[in-house]
Amino acid sequence: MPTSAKKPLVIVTRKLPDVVETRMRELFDARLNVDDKALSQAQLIEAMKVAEVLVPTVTDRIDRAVLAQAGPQLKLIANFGTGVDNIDLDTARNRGIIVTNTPGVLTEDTADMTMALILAVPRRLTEGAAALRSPRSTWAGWSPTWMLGSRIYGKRLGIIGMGRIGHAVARRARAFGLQIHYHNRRRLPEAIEQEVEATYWDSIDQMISRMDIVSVNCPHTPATYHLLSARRLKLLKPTAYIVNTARGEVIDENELARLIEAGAIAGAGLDVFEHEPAVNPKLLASDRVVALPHMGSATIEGRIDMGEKVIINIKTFLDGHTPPDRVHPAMF
Ligand code: 8YV
Repeated sequence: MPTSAKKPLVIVTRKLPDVVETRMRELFDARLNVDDKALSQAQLIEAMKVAEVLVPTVTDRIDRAVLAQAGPQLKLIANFGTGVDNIDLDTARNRGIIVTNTPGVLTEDTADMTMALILAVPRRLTEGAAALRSPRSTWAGWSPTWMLGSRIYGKRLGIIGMGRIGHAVARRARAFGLQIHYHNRRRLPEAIEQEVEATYWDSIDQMISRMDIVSVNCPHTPATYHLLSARRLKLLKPTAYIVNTARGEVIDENELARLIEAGAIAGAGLDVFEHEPAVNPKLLASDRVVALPHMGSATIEGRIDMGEKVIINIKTFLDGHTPPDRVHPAMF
């Protein structure tokens, strides 16, 4: 019998970097998505009926209805991504399906992108670049009062969610002279607070009403859905900026768009949106918004590292051990 017959069927829902796919082909009976066309819910269900391991991404909604149709052979969902809000973790657990993710390897890339947005919005980076590029550009040279933004150095940055990425953002922001404030479910050990000279706020309301820039770095869970609700967004100073590289669902996007349009919030740097790939048109129309297409972790190195993590999780599981990045519903 050829050895490949014994290999477990691993279905990968999106195209992954070549080296990752090559390794997967070597190790598993890997069914890959070379065209990178996102699966419909019906195709996802078909995959779950036959796969022993499913490797989904943020674009696959693995909800209760989909999980209900999974075949009994499906034992592992090895998510290609850190956020697992695309998966109904409780239902997966109740069906005896283990879920893993890829924490750690996209921390620095996502923190870099967060910092890029923290710099880009107050300093009007994309507006300036667009003004030069426009075919109608009338830039006649330097002017003392043109394209004035607001200073970053010395301002207060409030980080919501001081996990790995939030902490990595704090380290970068400190180097840019920002004062670090944070809210987290649990206060961090004093040594970590001291390292980035961070001030802890138990109350999100009190923190955000005093910040110049608010950065969202928490996962999307039932508890953080619309954490920045319409009520809370109104607490922000009219000179404040919001940056979000976590998940769009954490912010009430319609209200954010409305407040920016009304001049009640100074601007926003957004890498994620509530109803991706749709984006509130008011956000796209605003000069005071820098909008990116969910590319916080989009480096070749990061995506290969994520793939390697997925492979390690699958291999460890198939070898009969607990995969290193197993997630439990209680963690979120
Ligand atoms: C990933 C992310 O690219 O890992 C995450 O949680 O948000 C992204 O950076 C995406 O989720 C891949 O599934």
